[in-house]
Amino acid sequence: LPKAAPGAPGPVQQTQVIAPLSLNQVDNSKILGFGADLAEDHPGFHDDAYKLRRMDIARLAYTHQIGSAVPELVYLPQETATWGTVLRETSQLYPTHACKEFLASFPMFDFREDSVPQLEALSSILRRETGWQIRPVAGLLHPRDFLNGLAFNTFHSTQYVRHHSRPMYTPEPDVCHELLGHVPMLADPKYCEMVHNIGLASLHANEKQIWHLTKMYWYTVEFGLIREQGRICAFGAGILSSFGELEHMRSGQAELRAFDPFITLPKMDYKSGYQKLYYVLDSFDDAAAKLKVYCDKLKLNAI
Ligand code: TIH
Ligand code: FE2
Repeated sequence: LPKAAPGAPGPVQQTQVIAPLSLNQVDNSKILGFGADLAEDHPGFHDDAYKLRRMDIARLAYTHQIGSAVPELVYLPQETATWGTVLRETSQLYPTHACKEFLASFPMFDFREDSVPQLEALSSILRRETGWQIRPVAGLLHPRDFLNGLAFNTFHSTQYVRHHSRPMYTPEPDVCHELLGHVPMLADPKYCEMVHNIGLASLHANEKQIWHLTKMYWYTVEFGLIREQGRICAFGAGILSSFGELEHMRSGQAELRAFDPFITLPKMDYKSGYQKLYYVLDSFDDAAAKLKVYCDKLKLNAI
């Protein structure tokens, strides 16, 4: 074999990313962490009936076909009671702790303590308001697939209910988190634009870029705060769905920093309870514009 000339370009290091062309090419079956198997520190670890129920509900997501209605799930009385507790307690804090976009959309969904809403009914409201839709998923989805879904205006949502022993906080997504935290925000067009930008950037992103986008998503969509007339309000779904975290974010115990997509974001922490650091936006307009600059650079592979 002839020797390569010194300084000649070596083999291309980066494996080619094949972007999905439609939602059909976004896999909803790669489930990470808790969803696959409950860890020992999960509140449902010692509850076999809970684990079996979770497996039953997971099957609905695995067998769902895109384009058909999300299958209806008849919730058990204990699950409905847990949902009722989360709704009652979070609702008391929303008027003072949630951002104005959330407060404007929330009444649209008519949430009631005595019944867990069905994903399909909420998806229809979102389709009408912003063109977004909900696709069922069995647990915490692989980050690339999850972010790719956002590019197709699709939000992957779990359907099971958190363990009844800890309604105020759960370490993983559950239906209370999706419906109270994400769904009302996805009825706001400006917010959707910001989230869509993250999704579009993920389509061609390499592994390193996917991790940065995942952290960006985490510190905005999941745990973001927004400034409103001198006070900070929650728009992050992880805060809005946890009455413990709603109180925590205003307690002065956590650090607050201004959000900028170009900064190095700290590692995400799933394991140690409430966040110790939150990022604050000035407005969704401003954040969508900043994200667009970032994502355009990423598409040109300049980051
Ligand atoms: N901690 C949130 C809750 O209790 O509702 C759920 C999660 C948000 C983000 C990751 S897990
Ligand atoms: Fe979430």
